[in-house]
Amino acid sequence: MTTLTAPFDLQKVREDFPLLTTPFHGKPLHYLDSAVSGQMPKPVVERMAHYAQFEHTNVHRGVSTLSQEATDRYEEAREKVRRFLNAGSLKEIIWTRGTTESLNLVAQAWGRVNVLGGDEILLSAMEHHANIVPWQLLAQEKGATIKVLPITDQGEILLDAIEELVTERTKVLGLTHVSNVLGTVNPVKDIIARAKAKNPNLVAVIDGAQAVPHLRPDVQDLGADFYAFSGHKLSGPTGIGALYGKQALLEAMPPWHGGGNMILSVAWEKTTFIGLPGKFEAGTPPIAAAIGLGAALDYMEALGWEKVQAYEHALLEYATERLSALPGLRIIGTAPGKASVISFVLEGVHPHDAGSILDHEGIVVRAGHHCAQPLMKRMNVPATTRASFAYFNTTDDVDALVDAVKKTLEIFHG
Ligand code: 7TS
Repeated sequence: MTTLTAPFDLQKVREDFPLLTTPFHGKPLHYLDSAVSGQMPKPVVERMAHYAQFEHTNVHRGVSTLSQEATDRYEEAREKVRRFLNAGSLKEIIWTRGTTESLNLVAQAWGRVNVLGGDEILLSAMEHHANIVPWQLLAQEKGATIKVLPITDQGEILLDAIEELVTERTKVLGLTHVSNVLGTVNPVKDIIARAKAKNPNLVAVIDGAQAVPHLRPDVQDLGADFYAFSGHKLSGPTGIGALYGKQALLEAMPPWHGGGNMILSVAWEKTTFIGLPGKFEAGTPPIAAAIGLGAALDYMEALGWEKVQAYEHALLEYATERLSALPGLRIIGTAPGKASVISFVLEGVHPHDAGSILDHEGIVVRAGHHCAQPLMKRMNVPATTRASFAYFNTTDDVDALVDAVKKTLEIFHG
């Protein structure tokens, strides 16, 4: 049994997550499912509760002091997102319900105007359905074609295929920053640069859902045109996320949802819209959730992104070493420099059965296709069992996972 020393006060961090010391099926709980949804630390929950009890009203409405203060808190959270992504302007940060909504916004508001019949949309073979289906809907409507950027058996994008697949008809490059199944951290900056060298007019739409729990994306350095993420993957609440978009692109896009809050004036003859970012934010937003996401960013910043990354990397290495030593276990996704996600298959055991046995042992993992069915097909597996590690996990969690996997193999193979 090994213990790793975290570069922060791990015990204190764990106290922020009461779930981690709550028995589950009568056993200690091991939460290894942060790729599904991160747990929220107490300061995030408390910040939202404080808002709900003492600060709540609607935002961007009227002159009441309470409303102005709620608006200030809500807009401060937007500024925290801007800083996190290193966007150049607050106008470039649109609140959404999450990654899925952000990507649909781009496909609909940008895509419907800019993608025409015969155009091409290039997506990597490791995309989540959230960065596939919105493009398929658009392609069907417009008569555009989807092309697929291939990956190796280890789970890395075949960079040499970029020049071959990008043509003068390519309008969109859709790419996940980190794969939710393989853990691969894609060289997004390089890929965008290579794709744009071939066709400078394409837009790069980056799915950051699985990157934001582990690293701080710099949208300007990456050269992303759009960058989408969800609050709940990075220790924030569900129901909130953001879309970064380059200002010039967002300015040129028509609104997507219509309603209150996004208009300058409404008449039967003609309606005019406010500028960015409000143009894309119709209706009452999830105010408490936005403030909670801001608190989550504060929490991560206080821990230190580099420290989080270093500790998660050490946990990943330890888990990879221990799991790889088990006969009958095969890891799916072995790219160097992975994020702390391990998908695996067990010989002769369906991942759903493995997931159920692990669940009874108090190990929370996800088993299934992880909303990446084309990737499952590419890797030649029906599904995988996936363990994902966060900064609050310990080697004890890894050891418990390994013991439970051993038990599963024994049940099936004696
Ligand atoms: N993109 C990636 C890469 C994801 O992993 C997910 C969620 C999404 C998009 C969608 O995010 P949402 O917040 O809009 O739902 N992924 C997972 C997962 O891997 N297991 O559960 C949800």
